Amino acid sequence: METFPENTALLLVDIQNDFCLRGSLAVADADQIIPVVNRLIPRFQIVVAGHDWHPPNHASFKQEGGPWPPHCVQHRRGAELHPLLDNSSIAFRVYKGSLSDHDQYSEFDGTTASGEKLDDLLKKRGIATLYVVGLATDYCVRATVLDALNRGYAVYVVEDAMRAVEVAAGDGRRALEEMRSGGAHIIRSRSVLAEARSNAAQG
Ligand code: VGL
Ligand code: ZN
Repeated sequence: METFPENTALLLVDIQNDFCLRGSLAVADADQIIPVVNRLIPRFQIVVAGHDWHPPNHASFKQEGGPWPPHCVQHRRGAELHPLLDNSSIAFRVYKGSLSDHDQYSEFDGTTASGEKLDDLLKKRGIATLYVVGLATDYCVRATVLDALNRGYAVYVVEDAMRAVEVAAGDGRRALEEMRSGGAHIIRSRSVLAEARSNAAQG
Protein backbone atom coordinates (compact mmCIF):
# COMPACT_ATOMS: atom_id res chain seq x y z
CA MET A 1 0.00 0.00 0.00
CA GLU A 2 1.24 3.46 -0.91
CA THR A 3 2.37 5.48 2.06
CA PHE A 4 3.54 8.95 2.92
CA PRO A 5 7.32 9.33 3.27
CA GLU A 6 9.21 8.80 6.54
CA ASN A 7 9.30 12.52 7.31
CA THR A 8 5.51 12.55 7.69
CA ALA A 9 3.69 11.26 10.76
CA LEU A 10 0.09 10.64 11.70
CA LEU A 11 -0.67 11.97 15.17
CA LEU A 12 -3.63 10.41 16.97
CA VAL A 13 -4.89 12.79 19.64
CA ASP A 14 -6.53 11.18 22.68
CA ILE A 15 -8.72 8.55 20.98
CA GLN A 16 -9.50 7.15 24.41
CA ASN A 17 -12.56 5.47 25.91
CA ASP A 18 -13.54 8.36 28.16
CA PHE A 19 -13.98 10.68 25.17
CA CYS A 20 -16.07 8.10 23.29
CA LEU A 21 -19.53 6.57 23.66
CA ARG A 22 -20.41 5.94 27.34
CA GLY A 23 -17.16 7.57 28.45
CA SER A 24 -17.10 10.02 31.36
CA LEU A 25 -16.37 12.98 29.04
CA ALA A 26 -18.07 11.62 25.93
CA VAL A 27 -17.71 13.78 22.82
CA ALA A 28 -20.76 13.59 20.53
CA ASP A 29 -20.26 11.12 17.66
CA ALA A 30 -16.63 10.50 18.63
CA ASP A 31 -16.91 6.82 17.70
CA GLN A 32 -17.67 7.80 14.11
CA ILE A 33 -14.04 8.82 13.59
CA ILE A 34 -12.70 5.32 14.30
CA PRO A 35 -13.26 3.81 10.81
CA VAL A 36 -11.99 7.03 9.23
CA VAL A 37 -8.79 6.97 11.32
CA ASN A 38 -8.35 3.24 10.70
CA ARG A 39 -8.35 3.89 6.94
CA LEU A 40 -5.64 6.54 7.32
CA ILE A 41 -3.31 4.58 9.61
CA PRO A 42 -1.88 2.15 7.01
CA ARG A 43 -0.86 5.11 4.80
CA PHE A 44 1.70 6.32 7.34
CA GLN A 45 5.09 4.87 8.20
CA ILE A 46 5.07 6.68 11.54
CA VAL A 47 2.00 6.70 13.78
CA VAL A 48 2.15 8.45 17.16
CA ALA A 49 -0.64 8.07 19.73
CA GLY A 50 -1.18 10.79 22.33
CA HIS A 51 -2.94 10.08 25.61
CA ASP A 52 -4.67 12.29 28.14
CA TRP A 53 -3.19 10.73 31.27
CA HIS A 54 -4.36 12.14 34.57
CA PRO A 55 -3.71 11.23 38.20
CA PRO A 56 -6.96 10.56 40.18
CA ASN A 57 -6.82 14.00 41.89
CA HIS A 58 -6.11 16.02 38.75
CA ALA A 59 -6.65 19.81 38.90
CA SER A 60 -8.94 19.70 35.84
CA PHE A 61 -11.49 17.50 37.64
CA LYS A 62 -14.66 19.05 39.10
CA GLN A 63 -14.02 17.82 42.63
CA GLU A 64 -10.71 19.73 42.52
CA GLY A 65 -12.40 22.88 41.23
CA GLY A 66 -11.69 22.20 37.55
CA PRO A 67 -14.04 22.24 34.54
CA TRP A 68 -14.26 18.51 33.69
CA PRO A 69 -15.69 15.34 35.12
CA PRO A 70 -12.93 12.90 36.05
CA HIS A 71 -11.60 11.30 32.85
CA CYS A 72 -8.60 9.45 31.46
CA VAL A 73 -7.32 8.43 34.88
CA GLN A 74 -3.94 6.71 34.52
CA HIS A 75 -4.10 2.94 33.99
CA ARG A 76 -7.91 2.80 34.09
CA ARG A 77 -10.13 1.60 31.27
CA GLY A 78 -11.29 5.10 30.45
CA ALA A 79 -7.71 6.05 29.56
CA GLU A 80 -7.22 3.15 27.13
CA LEU A 81 -7.36 3.74 23.41
CA HIS A 82 -10.74 2.93 21.84
CA PRO A 83 -10.93 -0.87 21.42
CA LEU A 84 -11.75 -0.63 17.70
CA LEU A 85 -8.87 1.73 16.92
CA ASP A 86 -6.19 -0.08 14.88
CA ASN A 87 -3.25 0.07 17.30
CA SER A 88 -1.12 -2.45 15.39
CA SER A 89 1.28 0.10 13.93
CA ILE A 90 1.60 2.69 16.68
CA ALA A 91 5.32 3.46 16.85
CA PHE A 92 5.26 5.83 19.83
CA ARG A 93 2.90 6.73 22.62
CA VAL A 94 3.04 10.02 24.47
CA TYR A 95 1.31 10.95 27.72
CA LYS A 96 0.28 14.40 28.94
CA GLY A 97 -1.63 15.88 31.86
CA SER A 98 0.21 13.63 34.31
CA LEU A 99 0.97 16.33 36.87
CA SER A 100 -1.84 16.83 39.37
CA ASP A 101 -1.58 20.62 39.71
CA HIS A 102 -2.18 21.86 36.15
CA ASP A 103 -3.77 20.80 32.87
CA GLN A 104 -2.04 20.20 29.55
CA TYR A 105 -3.97 20.05 26.29
CA SER A 106 -1.06 19.88 23.84
CA GLU A 107 0.60 16.60 22.94
CA PHE A 108 3.82 18.67 22.80
CA ASP A 109 3.62 18.71 26.60
CA GLY A 110 3.60 14.93 26.43
CA THR A 111 6.46 12.50 26.93
CA THR A 112 6.98 8.84 26.17
CA ALA A 113 7.04 6.33 29.04
CA SER A 114 10.82 6.75 29.04
CA GLY A 115 10.54 10.53 29.33
CA GLU A 116 11.29 11.66 25.78
CA LYS A 117 9.35 14.75 24.67
CA LEU A 118 7.21 14.57 21.55
CA ASP A 119 9.13 17.37 19.80
CA ASP A 120 12.50 15.67 20.40
CA LEU A 121 11.15 12.33 19.26
CA LEU A 122 9.88 13.84 16.00
CA LYS A 123 12.93 16.05 15.31
CA LYS A 124 15.35 13.19 15.98
CA ARG A 125 13.62 11.23 13.20
CA GLY A 126 13.47 14.13 10.76
CA ILE A 127 9.69 14.34 10.91
CA ALA A 128 8.59 17.72 9.56
CA THR A 129 4.98 17.13 8.54
CA LEU A 130 2.11 16.07 10.79
CA TYR A 131 -1.36 14.86 9.93
CA VAL A 132 -3.56 15.32 12.98
CA VAL A 133 -6.75 13.44 13.90
CA GLY A 134 -8.63 12.68 17.11
CA LEU A 135 -10.38 14.21 20.12
CA ALA A 136 -11.28 16.82 20.77
CA THR A 137 -11.13 19.43 17.98
CA ASP A 138 -11.67 22.38 20.33
CA TYR A 139 -9.25 21.30 23.09
CA CYS A 140 -6.38 18.90 22.62
CA VAL A 141 -6.40 18.87 18.81
CA ARG A 142 -6.46 22.68 18.74
CA ALA A 143 -3.67 23.08 21.31
CA THR A 144 -1.52 20.42 19.65
CA VAL A 145 -1.92 21.91 16.17
CA LEU A 146 -1.15 25.48 17.30
CA ASP A 147 1.94 24.21 19.15
CA ALA A 148 3.07 22.23 16.09
CA LEU A 149 2.72 25.31 13.87
CA ASN A 150 4.74 27.39 16.36
CA ARG A 151 7.46 24.76 16.27
CA GLY A 152 7.63 24.91 12.49
CA TYR A 153 5.87 21.72 11.44
CA ALA A 154 3.70 21.60 8.35
CA VAL A 155 0.32 20.59 9.73
CA TYR A 156 -2.64 18.93 8.05
CA VAL A 157 -5.85 18.78 10.09
CA VAL A 158 -8.18 16.03 8.90
CA GLU A 159 -11.55 17.55 9.72
CA ASP A 160 -13.71 14.46 9.25
CA ALA A 161 -11.40 12.47 11.56
CA MET A 162 -12.13 14.57 14.64
CA ARG A 163 -15.03 15.74 16.79
CA ALA A 164 -15.47 18.70 19.16
CA VAL A 165 -16.67 18.93 22.77
CA GLU A 166 -18.69 22.07 21.95
CA VAL A 167 -19.09 23.44 25.48
CA ALA A 168 -20.46 26.38 23.49
CA ALA A 169 -22.04 25.69 20.11
CA GLY A 170 -19.60 26.52 17.31
CA ASP A 171 -16.42 25.87 19.31
CA GLY A 172 -15.34 23.16 16.87
CA ARG A 173 -15.82 25.36 13.83
CA ARG A 174 -14.02 28.26 15.55
CA ALA A 175 -11.11 26.00 16.49
CA LEU A 176 -10.75 24.87 12.87
CA GLU A 177 -10.77 28.51 11.75
CA GLU A 178 -8.10 29.36 14.31
CA MET A 179 -5.92 26.47 13.16
CA ARG A 180 -6.40 27.52 9.54
CA SER A 181 -5.42 31.14 10.31
CA GLY A 182 -2.36 29.83 12.11
CA GLY A 183 -1.21 28.09 8.94
CA ALA A 184 -2.71 24.60 9.19
CA HIS A 185 -4.17 22.96 6.10
CA ILE A 186 -7.72 21.79 6.80
CA ILE A 187 -8.44 18.76 4.65
CA ARG A 188 -10.68 15.71 4.42
CA SER A 189 -9.62 12.09 4.74
CA ARG A 190 -10.56 11.40 1.13
CA SER A 191 -7.85 13.86 0.02
CA VAL A 192 -5.31 12.30 2.39
CA LEU A 193 -5.88 8.87 0.84
CA ALA A 194 -5.61 10.31 -2.67
CA GLU A 195 -2.45 12.21 -1.73
CA ALA A 196 -0.74 9.11 -0.35
CA ARG A 197 -1.33 7.43 -3.70
CA SER A 198 0.06 10.29 -5.79
CA ASN A 199 3.09 10.67 -3.44
CA ALA A 200 3.93 7.02 -3.98
CA ALA A 201 3.50 7.41 -7.75
CA GLN A 202 6.12 10.19 -7.74
CA GLY A 203 8.50 7.86 -5.92
C1 VGL B 1 -9.41 16.97 26.39
C2 VGL B 1 -10.84 18.03 27.82
C3 VGL B 1 -10.12 17.58 28.91
C4 VGL B 1 -9.04 16.61 24.98
C5 VGL B 1 -8.67 16.51 27.46
O1 VGL B 1 -8.38 15.57 24.78
O2 VGL B 1 -9.42 17.35 24.05
N1 VGL B 1 -10.47 17.74 26.58
N2 VGL B 1 -9.03 16.82 28.70
ZN1 ZN C 1 -8.03 15.86 30.33
